[in-house]
Amino acid sequence: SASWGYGYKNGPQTWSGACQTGLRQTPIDIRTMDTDYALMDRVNFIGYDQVAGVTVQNNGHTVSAAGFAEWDKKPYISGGALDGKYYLQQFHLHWGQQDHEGSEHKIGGLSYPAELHLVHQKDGLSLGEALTRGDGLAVVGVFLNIAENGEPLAALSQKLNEVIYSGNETEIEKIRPRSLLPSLTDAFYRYEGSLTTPACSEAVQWILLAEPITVTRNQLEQLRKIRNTEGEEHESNFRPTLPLNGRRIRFRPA
Ligand code: BO1
Ligand code: ZN
Repeated sequence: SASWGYGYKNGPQTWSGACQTGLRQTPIDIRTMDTDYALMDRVNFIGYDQVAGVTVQNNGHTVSAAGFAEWDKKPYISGGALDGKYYLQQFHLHWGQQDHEGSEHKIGGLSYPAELHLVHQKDGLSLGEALTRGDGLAVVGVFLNIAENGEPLAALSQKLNEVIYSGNETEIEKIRPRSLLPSLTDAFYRYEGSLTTPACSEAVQWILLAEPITVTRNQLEQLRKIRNTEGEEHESNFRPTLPLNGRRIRFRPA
């Protein structure tokens, strides 16, 4: 197929390389029997209370917001059993066509309607270097639940109508990364995985927050209007879950 996507002809079953052969692929279903309680330090979200601008882009696969590397104080995470600092590069979303699907990870076999990914790159590495080591990236995953409170995605959703088509770009003048996080970030799952899109590089330390944030039904319906590379509406852009292959998931309770 010309370019990868989520359809029958170019979807996850056709993605090549590590996407097919890798043994530490993402996403996964988080099951109790595969999970160990672990003594891990909290994740520190440093510089997440700043307010500044980002560029929002429809890249044909998702809507992503980038530009944090140009901020006065670059937002980063540390702790959470990570080695060193990981700088925020971008965030993006995965969603589905129906409420019972859309998240990439599942918890006990159950999906959320959407999932937010905050992508961080290890201090001192180029992107190329980061993608070729097992701990080059740290992605914080946050589940989205439908509710009345639209604050977490408010800044982004006000711009979604400007990036309906693949290739569209716009600016968010003011966004506070902290607003994308739940009030409680103490409880999380932690495991070693991959990018969820081609080339599915096995370079990601995953941190999956246990507490979801909220999205209104209107905001979710806006997301569902985002068009993909093929110009199709109502795209789903979540990858199905993959086998653990012996991996264990660490859980830090609040
Ligand atoms: S995800 O969080 O596993 N869904 C994911 C998937 C793909 C990327 C990041 C996260 N891609 C890479 C791009 C790079 C970019 C980097 C960091 O993200 O290939 O071009 O610089 O933003
Ligand atoms: Zn993602």
